[in-house]
Amino acid sequence: MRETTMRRRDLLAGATGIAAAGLLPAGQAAAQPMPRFPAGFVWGSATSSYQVEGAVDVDGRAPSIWDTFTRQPGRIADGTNGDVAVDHYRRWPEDVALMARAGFDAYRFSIAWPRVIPQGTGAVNPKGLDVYDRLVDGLLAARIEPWVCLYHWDLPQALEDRGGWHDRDIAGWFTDYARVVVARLGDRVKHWPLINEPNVHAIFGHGFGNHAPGRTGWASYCAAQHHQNLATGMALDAIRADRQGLTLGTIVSMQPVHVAGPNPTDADRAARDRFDAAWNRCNLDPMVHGRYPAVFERDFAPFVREGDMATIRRPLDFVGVNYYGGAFVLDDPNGFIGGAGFGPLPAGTQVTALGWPIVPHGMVEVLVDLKDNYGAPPVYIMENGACYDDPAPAGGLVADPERTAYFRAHLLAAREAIARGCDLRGYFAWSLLDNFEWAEGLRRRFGIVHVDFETQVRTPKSSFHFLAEAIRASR
Ligand code: GCO
Repeated sequence: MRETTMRRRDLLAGATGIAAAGLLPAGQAAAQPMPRFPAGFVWGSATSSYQVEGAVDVDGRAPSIWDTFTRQPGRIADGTNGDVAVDHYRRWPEDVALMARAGFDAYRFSIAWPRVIPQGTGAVNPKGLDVYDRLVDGLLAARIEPWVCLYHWDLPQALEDRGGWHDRDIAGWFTDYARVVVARLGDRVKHWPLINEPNVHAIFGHGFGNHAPGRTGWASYCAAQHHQNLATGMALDAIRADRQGLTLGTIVSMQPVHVAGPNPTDADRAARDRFDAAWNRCNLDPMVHGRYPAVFERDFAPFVREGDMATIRRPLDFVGVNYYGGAFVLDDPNGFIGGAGFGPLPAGTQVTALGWPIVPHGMVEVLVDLKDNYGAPPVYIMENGACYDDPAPAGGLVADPERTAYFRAHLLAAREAIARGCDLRGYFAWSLLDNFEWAEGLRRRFGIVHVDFETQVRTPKSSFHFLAEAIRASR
């Protein structure tokens, strides 16, 4: 990782901003005005409960799988955890003020299941919902629309102990929990993405094992994937039966998948298709078309019971897409994701500090894919952002020209997707705040607002000011 970072710095020496990131030819960067977006386009920022809240043992919250996982030696790169994170549980009023200052009109956050139903099923802890109740009121008072995600990976540990996402009963457990939250907040919260990135939770948490709960294996991945799909379908029906007028959807991580290198073989092309199916299609194909991708149908079969596919195939009011970059793959029998492994990046491709390739046009590709292959649903980019090793605050500002360039290039891509007929209705930046970046810990920063993890002081970065300006210019 250090090597990647150094190479990147060398490449950038002497240049600044978007031109430095190789996203626009030098000279054009400053001149390129931000485009207007259609009226009503939603501008938001996003966080998730375990990554920002802290306060893991207050007001009746029980442990989640991430509390357990972060305590296992060697799991988190820098040995940190979310015990304190950025103390959003207490400091949310200051954070809402920052959102208002940037001009965001929406905030996507998630609810911690172990606060609301600490044992996962059974007794509800009303105190666990109080903070969200106040946050929702605080947002509305600031004219910021709350978008509430019901599950962003922090499963109650008590449920993991009962089998977690391997037990098909979890579809019912999740539905009961969802109904409790909607009953409390549904009078004020209209937009509900149900589960964040079931694909990533299944791949990393239940297949590859580098995320909580650390389960491994392909069958484990398939089980977790199928039961999240089932939970989504069941909860959609239950919420709709309980309350009219809500906008319900899901969030998938999508990346365009291409064969790496100049001389692809048939095996490489087949590997690309498997990677694409595993990453991009094992949620959307069942939800929209009522079937798993043909290449994996046999792998899912042991978990699919009569009637499941009809339960899963429910109308989605929107699809949320988390977009970071593209995948360039080659055939690799040892590769976890469909027997594909990462190959060389196309010449000239820049990477972020995590080594993730920067592929703005890939955002257009995945949005066109949704238009052409999934019935053109209303779509929101619900996460987009980049990790960089930011300098310390100086004079009340953190300069992050590379992240700013990343945002600019992706907003231009979003506009292009709209011009190409995609029903893209909003854009949420990841993330409002530096936070706990899962297996990477606190050392990896994605925020548009810098957080000093010792003092909890918040300092807007230049990307925050860029987005504020882009929002103003877009209207
Ligand atoms: C995800 C999660 C976020 C991450 C972000 C950066 O997409 O993995 O939704 O919680 O922090 O994507 O990795």
